[in-house]
Amino acid sequence: MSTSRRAGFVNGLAAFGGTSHPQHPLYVGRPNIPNRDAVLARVGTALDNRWLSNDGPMVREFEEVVEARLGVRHCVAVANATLGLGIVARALGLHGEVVVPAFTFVATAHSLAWQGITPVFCDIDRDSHQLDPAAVEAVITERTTGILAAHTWGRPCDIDGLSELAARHHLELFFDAAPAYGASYRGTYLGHFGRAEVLSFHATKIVNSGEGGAILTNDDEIAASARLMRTFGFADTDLVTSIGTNAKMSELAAGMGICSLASYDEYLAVNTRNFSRYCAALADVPGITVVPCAPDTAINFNNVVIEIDPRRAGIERDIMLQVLTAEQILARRYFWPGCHRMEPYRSLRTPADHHFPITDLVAGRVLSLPTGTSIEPADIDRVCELISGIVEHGEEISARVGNGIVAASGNQ
Ligand code: T4K
Repeated sequence: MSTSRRAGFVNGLAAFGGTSHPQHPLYVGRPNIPNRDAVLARVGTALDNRWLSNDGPMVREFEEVVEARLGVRHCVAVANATLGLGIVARALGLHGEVVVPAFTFVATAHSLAWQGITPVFCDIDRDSHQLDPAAVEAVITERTTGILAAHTWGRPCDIDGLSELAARHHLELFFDAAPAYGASYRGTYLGHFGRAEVLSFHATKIVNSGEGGAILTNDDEIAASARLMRTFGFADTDLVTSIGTNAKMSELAAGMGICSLASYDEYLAVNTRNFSRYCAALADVPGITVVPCAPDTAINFNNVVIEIDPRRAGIERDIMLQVLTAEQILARRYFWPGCHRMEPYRSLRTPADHHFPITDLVAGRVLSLPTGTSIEPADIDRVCELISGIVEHGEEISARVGNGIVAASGNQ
């Protein structure tokens, strides 16, 4: 659209008192809802069974579906991915320090700290936004016992590079695969790499069970240990053989998860269509890059992430976010400000700690956009029209907003 056709664009923005609101807010992370009758039938089955938790038949069925779909030997369903990660850390006997990306959802770090393990943050690769093996090597010490890498944005990280590094330093390697159900690396589904990988089935993920997670592993001992730990360490009635917690998935969650898994292909098709539409519509917008899918990988496209180069786009990410939010386009700036700038880690840092310039740069530039089955093609067209218009009028918008909004939204 030409500048002349956009006359009045800035005044029309809700951020400046205009009335261009859509009828409904557009969310990042709106759950995909499977066939309602199927979900209600599953709830009915659980009620009829009078079996609601503790290794019920639907949890086992859920695990079997995941095992069959991904070809992995063991799926241990858990209440959420955060608990799953902590259980794997314990099953591997990790202690001391474990290396994690600074740029990830804070649960990656918390899952370790909750076990008394020190998460040692590490910078990411500039292009992929994934843990950089060279940076990992630089922070390995005699206290390091493992590497917990994340498949950020549901995109496989540098599994080969990290596996080689872990083997060379005799470190355990496992993966936070929270957003990555169905993704694959060089033709193999995630779930087969490292000692274990942990999925999330939270409401915001492509396949959801409301709350839920799963430990995937081809290792019989890790699976057996995880099964014990998720249920207080009970090996049998009245027989506790190890420390444990309560990380059980309920039957109701498993029922929802089974129905969601049955709809995966439909969700993937919608996400793929949405991603392509965003890519096409934003291709010629200066300074806006849609984070792509790397070669040799397949992903579920549940995260549509753009990177905004403020020099080329003429606008800062946080101003873009404020303007979109006013339009009820509720984009999110995951994973601002980086785990190293969140408590308790922020206060624990010393001047001698490493700095994470790439994490800081990327965390200040990325924006997650709405996708999933709640988002229509016309919604994407509207989001992209707005982004394009905001960039076109970047200088004017920035001048009108001033620095106040950016300062108010940061918490470094
Ligand atoms: N590792 C990684 C790399 C992760 O990304 C996550 C979770 C984990 C580990 C831990 O997995 P779990 O332990 O949760 O299984 C959300 C999710 O709560 C979190 O699961 C997810 N990552 C993270 C990236 O996003 P918040 O704090 O941003 O959630 P909230 O409440 O702001 O909701 C996100 C958006 O979803 C909003 O736009 C509203 C929308 N929403 C959310 C829910 C729950 C809905 O529309 N309906 C809903 O029911 O963390």
